[in-house]
Amino acid sequence: MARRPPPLTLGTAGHIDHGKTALIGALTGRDTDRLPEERRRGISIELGYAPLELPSGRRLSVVDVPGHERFVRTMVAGASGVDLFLLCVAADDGVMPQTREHIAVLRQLGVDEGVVAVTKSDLAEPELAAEEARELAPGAEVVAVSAREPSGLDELRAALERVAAGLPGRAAGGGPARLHVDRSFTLRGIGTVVTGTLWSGEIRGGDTVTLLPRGLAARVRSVQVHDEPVARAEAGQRVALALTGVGWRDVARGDVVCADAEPLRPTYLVDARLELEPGARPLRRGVRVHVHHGTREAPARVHPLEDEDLRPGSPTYAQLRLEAPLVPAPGDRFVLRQLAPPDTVGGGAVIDPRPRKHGRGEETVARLRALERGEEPPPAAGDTARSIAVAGPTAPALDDVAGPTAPALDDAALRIAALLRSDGERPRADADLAAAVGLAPADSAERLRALERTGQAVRVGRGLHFHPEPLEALTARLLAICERDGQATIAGVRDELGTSRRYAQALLEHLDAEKLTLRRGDAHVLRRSAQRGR
Ligand SMILES: Nc1nc2c(ncn2[C@@H]2O[C@H](COP(=O)(O)OP(=O)(O)OP(=O)(O)O)[C@@H](O)[C@H]2O)c(=O)[nH]1
Ligand SMILES: [Mg+2]
Repeated sequence: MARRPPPLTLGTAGHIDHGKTALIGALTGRDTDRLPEERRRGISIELGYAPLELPSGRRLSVVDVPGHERFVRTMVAGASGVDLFLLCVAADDGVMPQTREHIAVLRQLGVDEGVVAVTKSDLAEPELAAEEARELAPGAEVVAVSAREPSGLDELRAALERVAAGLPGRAAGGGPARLHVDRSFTLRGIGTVVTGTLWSGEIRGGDTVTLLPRGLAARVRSVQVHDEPVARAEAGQRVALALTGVGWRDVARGDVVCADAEPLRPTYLVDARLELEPGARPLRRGVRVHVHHGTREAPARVHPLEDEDLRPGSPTYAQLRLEAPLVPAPGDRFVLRQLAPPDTVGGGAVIDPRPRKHGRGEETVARLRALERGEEPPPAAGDTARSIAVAGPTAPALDDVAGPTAPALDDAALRIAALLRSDGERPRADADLAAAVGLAPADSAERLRALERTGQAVRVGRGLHFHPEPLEALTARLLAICERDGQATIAGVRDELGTSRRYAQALLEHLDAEKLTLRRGDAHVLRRSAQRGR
């Protein structure tokens, strides 16, 4: 009997408006732009999902990512866990900034295989764009398509089938179950549902799992793959889990569902091999960056272990000192983005997810080299003092971790961040946050300030904070309203977003403060500098 091919997830990539969503629609029959705002504006804001059937009958899971420059972090979350890419380059536009940035993200995540679709080839000759794409993704097959006509779709399916046939998939890797959550919501009659790509292992109904970094316990009530119930989900599949024992607001994008007996732990320190993208500016010791791992991100300081700084073209070992926990395993890939401007500058692979805090030294480098080769490393000096941060019943070991300038976040802060994230576009007031986590207002305010410094909360007016992700999406929607109508008013925004006057006012004032809009009487109008790139 022929062996069933391993499950694979395909991720789209490419500049805004280059026809990713239209192409996935033409291939699968599904419109992955579900939000009303996405449909109205004709751009993707959130990740979209669809199953794609190939000529052999094999099914791939598709993650459709947004191309907008403001949503690269969403793209990175979508791209992590992907096995092959479908890079879309529009025939009439060619390679553009996010074409390059998405390819850099994929390269850093180790997603080297895929197909290039030259889209909209009904509008322009595809040759020039194809030529540019070949330089960017050498080795990938290039297929000219049009979602409008449609044309080239069979050739594209065949090319994807060829790439898929050569990939081993994640199921071969074994290991305990690990799922990086990209969505959490509640369904009537079912309760809390989380979705994500299963990176390793398998999950069955009835399993008990731990949600990291907070260490919450839950039980898997049922498992679905592509909207169909299954007894067991395996690595490489996109999975939806119905969970009991946790509310949907307790879980959010960035959390990790792990098998109960799982040795994974949240950590504030990672020893890694880093590599900068060609053309990136060198990173000085101690510089702050954003580390994107799985669907999670954390600010960190980079401490190169071999040289004073990190330069393109010379990969080096480094210690990442994180300001919020990540949940990595050895060998995991991650992406580094600069804080401002928020560009993708490099990435790397985790070598030791739980090192002690250390500086440079030949001994350290020898140890990492051995670990990377899979050899037993020589014991590190002072190894008894490994600073391991554990969430859950035990408080994180926060001393000696991130240094005085980089506040490590305690469990209360993480709970606040999770609440903000799950509250989404209508976060509860600061006072209610304090009450929800059982802290005095002053203590809660201190946690909020730490979250602001680590990029996990944004103050949007008196007594109100947002998680940056929903805030980014809201900002894009508000700017679109300003663009369409020439201005936005509190009442208009309240009605259009279906929100309250208080949120509408806070958001508009935030746009003014961010220098994206200007107040003119009751109206807020776009500043000229914000009109670029929508
Ligand atoms: N003529 C023509 N237009 C197309 C084709 N594919 C997409 N479009 C149009 O191009 C616009 C953008 O298409 P989308 O599929 O939303 O682009 P996208 O890459 O998903 O955009 P983002 O997700 O926002 O990055 C829409 O107006 C589509 O109708 C095509 O093959 N031919
Ligand atoms: Mg799209």
